[in-house]
Amino acid sequence: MNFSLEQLQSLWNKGKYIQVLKGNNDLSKLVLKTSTSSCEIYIHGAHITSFKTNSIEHLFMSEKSGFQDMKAIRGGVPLIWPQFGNGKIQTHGFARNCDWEIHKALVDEKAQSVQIEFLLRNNDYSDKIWNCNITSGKEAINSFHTIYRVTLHPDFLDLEFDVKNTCTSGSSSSDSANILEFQLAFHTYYQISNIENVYVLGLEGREYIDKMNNHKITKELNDKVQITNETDRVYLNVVPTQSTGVGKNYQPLQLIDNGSKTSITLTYDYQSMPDVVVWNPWIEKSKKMEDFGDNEYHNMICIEIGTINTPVKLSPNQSFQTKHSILPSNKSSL
Ligand code: TA6
Repeated sequence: MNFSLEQLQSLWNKGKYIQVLKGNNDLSKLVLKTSTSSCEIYIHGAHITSFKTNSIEHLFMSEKSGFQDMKAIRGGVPLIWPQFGNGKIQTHGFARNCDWEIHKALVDEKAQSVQIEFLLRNNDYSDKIWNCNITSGKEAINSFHTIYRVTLHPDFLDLEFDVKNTCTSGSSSSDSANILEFQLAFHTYYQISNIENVYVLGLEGREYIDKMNNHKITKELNDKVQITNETDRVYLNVVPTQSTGVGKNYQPLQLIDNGSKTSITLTYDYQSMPDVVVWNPWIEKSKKMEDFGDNEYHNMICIEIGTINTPVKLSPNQSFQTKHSILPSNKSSL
């Protein structure tokens, strides 16, 4: 049974499933709750800053994170869109720096799930920084309608991302001119007991771009990927294939923490998001990050699902959908 936004107002007031609170620096945040899980999401960047099951926090948040306009929150799940890394616009794009609108809220009491849809449309801020050069060479505005749907379940979290190129083909002589081109990544910071206690499964045999070795394409020879220095890798095409054992032998992407005796399984639509980033800043980079504690690298690892190596290209009125789920401990649907 779904509640409408109006009906939710009463539930919101009672705070039974959804609360709207003032968070850090007085920024608005939503708190979603089920009987055994909770999730906190700032309107700023539609940024998830907490995901708990059975009161265990699965996401890392830097104690030095800022909560200012036009600056990304450090930790949780930063939304990297429409650009990953450096490029034509600011590093990692603008989605994590903008306030998003609340588009819809639904509670399914039977399934015990709480869902919030956030909306980002092109706006003055994005129009200033993200134009497209159509074939005639004139600058046009990339117009888009992006929905970010967060669904909290009692023991896992679903993240869905839909993008529509809302450019009307009338604004150019040919549709091919107004292509909406973007990269996307869920830049998730996982809370861990200690970096020496963890490893990542599911990457063996994959090729990765090693950003710590001149972007050299390298093959992953380890079944367990451990972090022993600054690590910044984009694993390419991490999809089930014959060589990785499709079916019963397939090793899903998992973060194993032998310190806390927990594991997290990451599932995702690998046709639309085939790339996986593994990042830890280690000692020197941590010292250079003003919104990150010098020793916080011990307690976090980023495993980021996205479409990075091959940007998505949408023609006018074309849409893109994808989904990524975070399943703590034994809740793996694979
Ligand atoms: O995803 C890894 C990465 O691209 C690293 O190179 C590092 O820059 C990290 O993202 C954090 O980027 P940020 O802009 O959030 O400081």
